[in-house]
Amino acid sequence: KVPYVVTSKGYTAVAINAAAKVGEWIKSRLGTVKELDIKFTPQDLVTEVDKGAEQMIRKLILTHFPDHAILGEEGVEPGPEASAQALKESLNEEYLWIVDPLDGTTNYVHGYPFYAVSIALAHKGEVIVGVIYDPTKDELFVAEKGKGAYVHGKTTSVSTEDTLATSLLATGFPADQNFALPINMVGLQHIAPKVRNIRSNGSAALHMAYVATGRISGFWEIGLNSWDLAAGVLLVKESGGTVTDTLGRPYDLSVRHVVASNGHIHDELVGSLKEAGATGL
Ligand code: 2AM
Ligand code: CA
Ligand code: CA
Ligand code: CA
Repeated sequence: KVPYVVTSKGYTAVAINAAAKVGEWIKSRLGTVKELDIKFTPQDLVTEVDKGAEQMIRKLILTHFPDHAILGEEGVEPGPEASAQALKESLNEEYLWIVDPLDGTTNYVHGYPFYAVSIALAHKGEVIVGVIYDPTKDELFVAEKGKGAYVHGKTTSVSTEDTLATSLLATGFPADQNFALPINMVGLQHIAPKVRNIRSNGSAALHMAYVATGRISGFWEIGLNSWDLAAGVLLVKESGGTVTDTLGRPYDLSVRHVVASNGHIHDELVGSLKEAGATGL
């Protein structure tokens, strides 16, 4: 084997290529879904497009980096316990790609144009590359650790609102109706009256990208997984924002209850979730 050195640019190029190619393929299959299955709960959907997209991404990554590990949503048994366990088993990998082949499956199935491919690369547990591609709008969000974040080559930065009262927030309605959804509803009820308004478009990855680009001031959700968040976390951080768990502790790959914001409203948002008893922690 010939030794070679790959810069983070090489990793980023592979992530971009995979996200863009597979994103276009996903878009080309819109409206053709034949196999609609449920996973852990009746609201937790998967299609042949999710599975096909993950296979394509795995192949594209392994062609370039055959000794890297890949943690992909569709390669893991459904449910929060199995997901947490799969992450735990992957965390000692030196290079770990964390892949959500199709974030927003429910939207995709219904033809609601808000879904994305999310690909992150972690080195020793720290995300160093994050790419999110929205095929509907042909928007490619790219972040490299320490080098900033970009959409279509333009530097992204978070918004400037510094109170909840002037903020546009987003949240999600988790598919886990036993645990995550009821907690998020409590948070929603408490926070909605305090903010300018709230959006919920059904893709955690795109909501994170929208925090990074300043289109929304912040985002929170209970019960997510590493593949929903890893790429978006780097995008938000490299755009000047803050990402923590719902108690305000620093993000790591095992965080499932997340708060991402422009930083200015972070303490107020975390404080409101605590006040509401809606942290899930
Ligand atoms: P998905 O489309 O990749 O499954 C919407 O609230 C967000 O929650 C989406 O990012 C969605 O990702 C994710 N999601 C869907 N089902 C979930 C589940 N059972 N547990 C946790 N997150 C889920
Ligand atoms: Ca899913
Ligand atoms: Ca997802
Ligand atoms: Ca998915």
